[in-house]
Amino acid sequence: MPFVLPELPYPKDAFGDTISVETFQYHHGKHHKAYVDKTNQLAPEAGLGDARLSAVIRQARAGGNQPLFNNAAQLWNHSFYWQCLSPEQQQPEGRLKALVDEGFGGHEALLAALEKEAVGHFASGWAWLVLDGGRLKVTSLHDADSPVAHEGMQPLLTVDVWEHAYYVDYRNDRAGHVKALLANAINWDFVAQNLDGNGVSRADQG
Ligand code: MN3
Repeated sequence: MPFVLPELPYPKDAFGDTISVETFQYHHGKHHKAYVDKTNQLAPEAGLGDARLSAVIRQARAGGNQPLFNNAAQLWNHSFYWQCLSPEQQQPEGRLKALVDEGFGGHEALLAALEKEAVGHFASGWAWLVLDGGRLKVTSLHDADSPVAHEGMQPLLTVDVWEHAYYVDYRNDRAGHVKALLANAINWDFVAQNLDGNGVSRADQG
């Protein structure tokens, strides 16, 4: 069964100036859609027409099929990313708050670490908050690379730092975009859900 473009879990105008309608129209409607279409073209050619998305990503990596890996991983990364955003202001609570306090010394310090990683990542990629050996860790992965292809890296939260994520609203100001996103638009309830280790499944399909 072909992969589909997941619906956004909020209206395109939900984020005001933080993320514009036009950004969603391009980022979701054009960029993400293109990764879906290309994966649907390349996966059957690789004999993976019936595999789940997570399996396509892992087998493309194992088999050195870079075009399929790039498109399938970007399909998954964006499907996860939309769920990391919420127009409702939230803060980490409960077990997540305890892990944030233990690992970073507080919410503001976690945001600073995420901002530094996202802004400092050279060229295209994704900043990640992951669970690694029971502890929170901030890291980044380059281009289309994804926690799905990394054993033991359980995804909790991601920030897209490809230029297409911010160029419409922020031009070249990646830092401005990242700051606004982290301050106003993170779905900490979703991040907390992913502490169960099943984050990969929440953006999987097929
Ligand atoms: Mn993107």
